[in-house]
Parts: sequence; C-alpha cells; structure tokens
Amino acid sequence: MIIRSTVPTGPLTARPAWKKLEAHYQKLRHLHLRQLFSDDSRRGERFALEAAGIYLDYSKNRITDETIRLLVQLAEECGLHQRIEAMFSGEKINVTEKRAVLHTALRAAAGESLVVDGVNIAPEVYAVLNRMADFARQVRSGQWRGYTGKRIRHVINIGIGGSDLGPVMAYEALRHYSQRDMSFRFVSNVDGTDFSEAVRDLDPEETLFIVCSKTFTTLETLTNARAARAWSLRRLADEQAVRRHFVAVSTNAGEVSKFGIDTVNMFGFWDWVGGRYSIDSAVGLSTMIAIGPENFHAMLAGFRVMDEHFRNTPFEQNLPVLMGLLMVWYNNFFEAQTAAVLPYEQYLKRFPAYLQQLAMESNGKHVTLDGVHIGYQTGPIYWGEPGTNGQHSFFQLIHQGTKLVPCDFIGFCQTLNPVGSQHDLLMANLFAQTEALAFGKTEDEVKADGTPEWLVPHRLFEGNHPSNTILAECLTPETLGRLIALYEHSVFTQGTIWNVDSFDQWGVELGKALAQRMIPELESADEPALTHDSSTNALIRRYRRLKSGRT
Ligand code: G6Q
Repeated sequence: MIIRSTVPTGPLTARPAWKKLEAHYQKLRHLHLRQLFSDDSRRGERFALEAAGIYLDYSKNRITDETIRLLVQLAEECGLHQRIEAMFSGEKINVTEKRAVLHTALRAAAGESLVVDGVNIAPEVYAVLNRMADFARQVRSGQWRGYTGKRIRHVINIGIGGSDLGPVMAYEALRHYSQRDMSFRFVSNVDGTDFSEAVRDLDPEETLFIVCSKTFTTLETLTNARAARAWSLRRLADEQAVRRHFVAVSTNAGEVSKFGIDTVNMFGFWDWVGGRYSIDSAVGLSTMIAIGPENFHAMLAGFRVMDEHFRNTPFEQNLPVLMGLLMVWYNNFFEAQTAAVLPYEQYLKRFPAYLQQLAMESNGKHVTLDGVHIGYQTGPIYWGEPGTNGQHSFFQLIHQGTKLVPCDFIGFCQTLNPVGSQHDLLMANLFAQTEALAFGKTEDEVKADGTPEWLVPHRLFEGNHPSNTILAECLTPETLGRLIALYEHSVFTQGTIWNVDSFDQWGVELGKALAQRMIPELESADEPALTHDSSTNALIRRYRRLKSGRT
C-alpha cells in the first residue's frame, strides 16, 4: 500500500510557515552574528543541545528563536511527525519502488517485533547478525582457513556505492578498534587499477573476498568479482577454492549462485534496506570482521539511541530535526548551494564522501512524491575534508569568497592517539575556525594590527558565516553509530520538507543502463555504426583509434 495520508497536500511554498519564513528572512538576512551574540550573552548555551551523547552547538547560525519556531511549524505543516512514524512502522514510504524503508529495524533492540508484509522481520535480522558474528569470529581467530590451510590475513570488500562507501567509511572510522594483524581493503571502481593495486602485494591463499551487492547485477562489482576469482584461481587452481575465499552479501540468492558462490556462504538482507542505509546490515560484514561482533553491536546500539531520540523528542530539542531544518533554512531562503562537513578527526576522513551519497542520492530530486515538478531548491551539494587539512585549501573561499557555505564542524574531546599536545592543537583550530567564520575581523581590528590602508580590504573578514559544532566525547563504535544516524535522520527531515522520495535513486539506475549500451561500441572489432550525438560519436571514434595505439 502506498501511504497517501502522510503526503502533505498543496505546494510547500504555499504553506503558512513558508510564507512567514520568507518574511522573516527579509528581516533577518542582514543581521550579523556579532549582533546576535552581543544582544544575548547566553546565546552560546541557549542554542545548544545535548542528547544521545552528542553535543550540538547551533548558536553560530543566522537564526533567532523565531526562526526555530517557524521552522518547527514548517516541519509540522509538512507532516514530519507522521512521516517519522510511517518510516519506523514499515509503511511503504519509498513510493516509486513501493518499498518500506526500515534501516532502523536493522538496529532495533533484541526481542522487538516489526511486521512487514505479514512477516515479523526482527528474528530474521538477528539470525543474519548471528551468522555474521559466527563467521567474523572464525575469520578473526584463524579458525576459518583458506583453501590451502593458511590463515586469512586480508579481507577485500568488492562493492560500489552503498555497498562500498558505508563499509569503507566505517572501517576507516573504527580502524583503531580493528584487528591489526589483518588488512582490509575496498575495491569499487571498474577501473582495473583499483583491483590491481588492492591485490598487488597480497597472497591469494590468505585473501578473502566479500562480494557485496544488493542486486548482484552491478557491472562494476561483478566485473571486479570475476577479476578476483581469476586472480585467486591462478594460484589456487581449483574451483573448490572459491568457497573458502569468496562470500557474498546480497538480496539476490539466484544471481549469487549463478556467479558460483555457494549460498551457504551468502549473507542476506532485504529490499527494505536502501544501499546507502545498509551499513548495519550484512553489508557491514567487513566492518564486523575488522572490529569484532561486540564492537559492531555497540555501533548498532549507538544508531538505536539516535533513532529513539529522533522518534520521541519534540522537534525543538531534536538534533536531527534541527540540523535538517537549518539546512532547509540556508538552502531555500539564503540560497546556499552547498554544505561543508568538516570532521576534525583523521579517522573520519571518508565521512564526507559517505555523507555525499547519503544526502545527495537521497534528496537530489526534481519532483515531489506525487511526481509534480518542484519549483524550489532541493538537496544541497555536500562536501568536505578533515580538519585541519581543509584550512590550508578551500577554507579561504568560505572565509572570504562570495558564497555562503554553512559548515558542520565535528570534533571529539578525547583523542584515540595522544601525541604530545596535538589534540589540543587540533581542537584549538576547530574552535578558532568557527569563531572566525562567525565574527570575522572588522576594519578597525585589521587597522589596529598596523595593516597599511591599501591592504585593509584584503585582510578584512566579514564573518557571519554560519556553522554547527558537533562535539562528542570520544570516537567509539557507539559514537559512530549515533553520528551516522544523526545525519540519516537529518537527511530524512530535509526530504520530508521538500516532499521528495529520499529512498529511490533513478539517476544511479540510469548510469547502470547507459554504459551497457555503449560497451559493445568500444569493444567490437569492427567499426560500429554510431548513432549518438556528434560529440559522443567523435569521442568514441577517437578512443577506439587511440586505445590500440593507432593515430
Ligand atoms: C544506494 C544506491 C547505489 C547502490 C550501488 C550498488 O543507495 O542504490 O549506490 O548501492 O549502485 O548497488 P548494488 O549493491 O546492488 O551492487
């Protein structure tokens, strides 16, 4: 059943709260954060929240109490309460694929029951988690041996998009907790370089491949999996070896066995888990092998804490709701095109890339749930790099460029790798950047530094650049779970306001189909009759000529 009751009626821009926000924006748009802070000495504490182990300081945003009140009203008018309930209770809110959206069920507490299409899915979820744990323990302990009896030392996850970005991000984020006598690598790109570089120093006898694909039809993943099988068998020289060196993660048992992987070695999941929301499912198998089942369960518990917070907390104190609404505020009223995510934590170096998929694949949409063309901006471009590196490159544009870039700074009060006072230096940079972005440097301050008159405009910082600061105690598996869920639900909040299907990805499907048509045109021995546009035809001809060295 497609749920219509949760879909708001009438266009977003005609809602009372939207109209009020437009008028409010006109009053507020020139107001400076310097002013807002000097008017209220407690602003830094008033616009801050602590929940689910995460402290969010959102005081350095261009908002007042009235802004929050109106944004919350907008969320209510857009049916956010109903949408949250619809998602958690398994209604088919992914309307274009007619699917439930139940990544939250992957981390539900043991013993909870959740019925989808007449089946209680909770026992299935735990059954897979238990099988994963059993397998992970065997690999980690050396009980699971390669075909020639050697211990598995290297695990390579082959997958792309949601079957890669979550696993690689989580592994990198939790590397501190990983089994250090094993190596973990991730192959995603169909560019043969990715595979070749991943295996060049490895021994096939000690290498386990996890072929991770929801559909098990994705060109890149199957191509790399075939390359991996050929690489393994060149050394192991017996088809029987495949079952000791290949496992699959998929929803498609038929394709898995067609590929030659025994379904005994398959870990399943379900169509109600979207690729970019799948790290808690069997897609997290590489992470579980790396950090162990106990740590993996701690990560799930972290997700769960944020899920409960999102579901049960009034919007004014709800971290993901507030973050989502602030993004709407900048995206739709200030016309910010992008948002930067800046983790001051080296272990989170892949977090921005992960969020890019989560946010942009979810909310990069141009029609409403009803298929009506949208007349307002939807999902912004997410990007970012870890601090302090970003400060030495693109921060210049955020400080002194002409674009408004709302930023999320993410930091931890304790480091996992104390080296002298380096963590204080790192955090000093984080705090200093949020301060400089907000308050800038006035003409008087620049002159007071003895700056010559002609140089003053260049050294001036207007400030008024908004940011959130997200602080947690320490990067643990549980904290990571909370952080990921924070963004998942923020993205959901945004998608609800924009009234889009945040859980389909027709743009990705397009790419999958387009390349298939062109492959024979590049591979065929005979000159193909090309019927593309003149640019594409010329590019193909040029490629065909040069790839074989003909000029
Ligand atoms: C994620 C998308 C997409 C998907 C990849 C891989 O939400 O659907 O990124 O994860 O295209 O798909 P498979 O897992 O089916 O190989």
